[in-house]
Amino acid sequence: MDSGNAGELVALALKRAGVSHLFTLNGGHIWPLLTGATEHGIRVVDTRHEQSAAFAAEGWAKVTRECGVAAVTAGPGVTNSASALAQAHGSDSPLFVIGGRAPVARWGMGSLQEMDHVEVVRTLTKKAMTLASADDAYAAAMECVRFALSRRTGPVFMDIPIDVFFGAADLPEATEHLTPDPGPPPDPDLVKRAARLIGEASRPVLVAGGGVWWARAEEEVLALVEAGMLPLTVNGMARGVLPPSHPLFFSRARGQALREADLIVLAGVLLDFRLNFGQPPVFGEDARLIYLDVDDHHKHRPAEVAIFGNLKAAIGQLATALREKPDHGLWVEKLRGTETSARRADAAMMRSGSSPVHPARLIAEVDRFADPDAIIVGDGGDFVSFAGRLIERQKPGLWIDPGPFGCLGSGPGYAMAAKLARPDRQVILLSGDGAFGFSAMEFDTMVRHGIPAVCVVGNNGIWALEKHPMQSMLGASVAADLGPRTRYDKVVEALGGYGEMVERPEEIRPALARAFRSGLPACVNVICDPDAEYPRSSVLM
Ligand SMILES: Cc1ncc(C[n+]2csc(CCOP(=O)(O)OP(=O)(O)O)c2C)c(N)n1
Ligand SMILES: [Mg+2]
Repeated sequence: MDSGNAGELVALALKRAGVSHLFTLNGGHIWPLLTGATEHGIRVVDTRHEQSAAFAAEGWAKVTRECGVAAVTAGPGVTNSASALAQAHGSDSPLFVIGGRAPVARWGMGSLQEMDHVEVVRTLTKKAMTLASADDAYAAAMECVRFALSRRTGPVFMDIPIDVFFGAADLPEATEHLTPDPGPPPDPDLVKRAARLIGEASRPVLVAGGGVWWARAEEEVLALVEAGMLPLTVNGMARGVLPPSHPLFFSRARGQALREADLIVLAGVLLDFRLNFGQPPVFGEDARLIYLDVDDHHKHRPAEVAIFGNLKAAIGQLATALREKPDHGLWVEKLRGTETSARRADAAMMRSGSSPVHPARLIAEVDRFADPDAIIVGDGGDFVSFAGRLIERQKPGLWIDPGPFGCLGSGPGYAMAAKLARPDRQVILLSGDGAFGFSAMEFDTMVRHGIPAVCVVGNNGIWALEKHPMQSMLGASVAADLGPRTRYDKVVEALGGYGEMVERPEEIRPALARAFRSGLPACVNVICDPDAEYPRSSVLM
């Protein structure tokens, strides 16, 4: 039997677990893994900042539902990846970050970049560990990937001391296929009770959250919606589980649906700030709740029925249990009225002909230009809020944003991963001008690796999502301005990409066409109106 060092063994395990890309930035502590990955045919994509390597791995997970993998060097490599671990934790993204580590043999003696990463990342991950020996390398790496993909999916961290990295062990034969654990099957009695409640309700609503994306339960959601005649609203990664044209899909009537519902069915949803923690005035005081999820994470309001475990099975079995389709026609009709008039009210700003450009007009132009299967990545404040409100997707997995952790600067990592995972599709990164600054050097990564994502900058010269609320709440604006008309397009051009600046709304579409035709990573830098405030009804905290 052949033998290899721990780096090679980890790479072999990753390869056999289906990992095709490793996002990284070089450092001597991880060399055996980089060479091992190359030997086993894993594509190594080296970024300009570990934050982006880890975000790219998380973005890979968000697009593909596979486990994304990043390798970062000891010390600063790991601390730089902390934001992405936290963001993955907030979004349940299956992510595996492998760190280098100072040698065990000299632990505590002050080696280069020595620190105990495990203690630092413990609260940001599902599991964090140090590899003890090369003999465990293969099984430990395989188990980390399986763990990231099991139950409530999420980030896992393992560091490997440099002397363990260079230890050798036998290369194992291929074992059985990696099978994640989706959690226990639903209790049939609970499913029956939930079905009865839906049948009895007069104004039920179903909310689908990111959990349904991770559980691959979009078909079951459709079946449940139709079997229960349940109006559906979505949040997070569930965007697109129903096409926007479906008669039971609602986005703009969500406020009314939740406020007036007598029964709220929550599938793969966290009761966090996005839903006002499940409290009034967003949820009615007397509304009854049904939870369907992998576990009770962020379920801080008592429910009539809670079914925790295998989410895909629970949603599917609930749909089947609804044998007589209830009639919620009047309720659905009422919500449709609200939905239609809310959409009509947005139409004027989407048609705005102003220069500087209204961000809603810019979003409308991008939406009209994008292919139905384009992947749209959001990174920014108000600009992304406009996009989130105005852009619908036909399928899930086509809208990628930071999720509840909300870290600016994740966009370029996400966009490069999306384009690598789906090379035949358009990938459009919608970036605020503030957001652009965090990871702008990643356009160099995309140029070097031939990853032609197109970035559209909503350049309003301010941190709008902070400046406008700060002004209205405090009557002050401190540290809320950026340079006006900064040439982000020239930055991308200087790095070897394509760039242009756009000032008038009718120039947007031709500029997008040229950016895509260039075949290069591109930046369409659109000068936007800083006074076009996002019509926000609440400050989310
Ligand atoms: C890493 C990080 N730092 C700070 C914030 C706080 N923050 C949220 S939105 C925002 C403004 C974003 O500005 P920009 O990207 O220009 O978009 P705009 O709101 O102007 O459309 C800031 C600073 C954050 N979410 N993440
Ligand atoms: Mg801005």
